Amino acid sequence: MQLAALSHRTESEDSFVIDNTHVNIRFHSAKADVKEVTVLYTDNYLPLESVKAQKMAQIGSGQVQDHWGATLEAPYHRLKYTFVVEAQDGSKVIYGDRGISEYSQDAVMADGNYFKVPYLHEIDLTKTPDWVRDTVWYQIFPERFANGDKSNDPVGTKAWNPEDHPGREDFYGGDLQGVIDHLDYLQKLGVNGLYFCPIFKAPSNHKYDTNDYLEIDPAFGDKALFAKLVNEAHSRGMRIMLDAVFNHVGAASMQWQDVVKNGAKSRYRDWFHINKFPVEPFIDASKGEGEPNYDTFAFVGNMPKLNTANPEVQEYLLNIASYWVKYFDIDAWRLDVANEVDHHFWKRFHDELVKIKPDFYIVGEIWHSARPWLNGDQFSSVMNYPYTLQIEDHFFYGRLSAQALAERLTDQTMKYRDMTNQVMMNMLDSHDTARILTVAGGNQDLALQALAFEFMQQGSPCIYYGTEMGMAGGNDPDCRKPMDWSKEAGPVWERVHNIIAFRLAHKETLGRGSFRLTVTPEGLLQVVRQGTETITGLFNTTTKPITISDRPELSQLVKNNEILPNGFALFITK
Ligand code: ARE
Ligand code: CA
Repeated sequence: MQLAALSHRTESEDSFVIDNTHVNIRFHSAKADVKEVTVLYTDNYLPLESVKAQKMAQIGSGQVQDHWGATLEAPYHRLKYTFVVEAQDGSKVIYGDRGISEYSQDAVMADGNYFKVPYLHEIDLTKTPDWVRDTVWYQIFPERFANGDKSNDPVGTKAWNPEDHPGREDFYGGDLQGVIDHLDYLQKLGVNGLYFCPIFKAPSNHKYDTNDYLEIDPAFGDKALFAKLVNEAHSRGMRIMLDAVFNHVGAASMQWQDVVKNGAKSRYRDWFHINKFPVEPFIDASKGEGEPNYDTFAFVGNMPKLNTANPEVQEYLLNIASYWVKYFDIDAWRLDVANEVDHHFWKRFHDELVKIKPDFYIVGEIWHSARPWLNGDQFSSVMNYPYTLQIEDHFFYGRLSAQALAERLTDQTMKYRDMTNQVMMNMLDSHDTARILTVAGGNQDLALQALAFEFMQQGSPCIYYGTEMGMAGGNDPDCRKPMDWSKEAGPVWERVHNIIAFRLAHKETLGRGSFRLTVTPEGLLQVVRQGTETITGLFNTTTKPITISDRPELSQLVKNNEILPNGFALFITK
């Protein structure tokens, strides 16, 4: 047995309370090495003669590990447990809190071998808002979605041309009125969560260079209009998520301008990370345009980084965060560059918001593993790029085989607790990436198959505006073309609408189950619901049509008995 590969961590994604009498446990072993894992468990104050044995299910197989899971009952709200691990080679060990022992009755009866869940506190539970499991998000880049009011168009606004290749400094006049005018359209499409890129006062077309967090940008509208938008959306059962850009401010902000003017004497000097006075303006150091003597987002001079360890900055940002919840009733914040702001601030941020709305949804923008932020005291979830970009590696780039994709996605879900996986924000593209149709090389079927696959995963799916219109677009800024309203209710619209409808029709299963990804002998990507062991989706990403008449257990699930290349069969059996 490969002993070095055996692993389990208490009070983590390997051992987490799901209610005050149940704990979910996970165990990991080298791939194909272990035959069976049994958990021995009992109450912390009962003699070990009372231990119960429960066989663990294999919940997935990753790149180099097999993953095992079990739910243990703790009637007295306390638990101790240890693992009996049996390998294919017949060897058998106890994997316990103090190490690995040869299996023996003595080892079973040694209290030191038992991992402890001292008490199952509901207040310590990693809670995630239930409504997110029923949500399909739609990401709006406000400047490019719809121009509902020409009177607020910035000087130099260009004609609304969806074929344009927008420049970094271009304006097309999109605004909040344009969103309000299309809420019925969005309702018909089926989405019930709207994620807005920043809408507060800022000079750029993307508004990530905030000038005033407490004002709506005048090119988008005003507070009264935003309040109307929220009410109109809520009345249609749609939730609202705004974009909090707290890692940095824009250079035009009052605080930074005071530092530029007064240097070391500025009352805001400690709001930032300044290495030397006077601060030297620079545009983009990564392009050799000057050398920063203060910290910024990336090397971008007009985005000075805030010092969120400064209590004044904390109060300032917490006031903004709660203001839009208290007075405009938003339901969620997406946190820009979340991984570069300190944990201390995010813990205060989390506590402040759940005091106002216990089911508030907090999504960090983190493009890498995010375990430290997802223990229930900071974020509900993250933008799940490490998961979804690997879907693209298989479906679009051919960098991963179906088997490798199934293994890697399995390992991704093992990083987080079940309740976190169920509310991850899944997107294949966004305002920061090329559009899926472009990444799929213009192959609409392939793009939609990958989208369907994403919609079958655990987590709350998000589509980027214009996907339903079959819009293409390269990396930022090309992925931010003006919306192509001429393609409404076209063939792509219909298929995206059906994928959304399918997800929402099965939200109980897809939003609350946990799934195993495997590959069938024919090479089909198969999604299976844990527990019921029912097949919930089959995806043929091979290049040949597969007639599955020789798989009778599948044929009744798939109408035409044939899954075409780039085809997919979506179905849910209870
Ligand atoms: C744009 C270009 C830059 C250019 C800059 C010049 O993209 O290449 O240097 O202009 O001004 C906003 C605008 C962008 C703008 C940027 C800077 O939307 O158009 O950039 O401001 O002015 C990393 C961060 C992640 C960040 C991305 C952009 O981790 O947080 O970079 N995303 C957020 C927002 C952006 C926003 C900002 C941050 C700034 O979503 O829209 O940009 O507030 C890999 C890495 C990731 C990296 C990712 C994307 O996966 O692992 O760390 O994300 O690529 O680049
Ligand atoms: Ca406008």
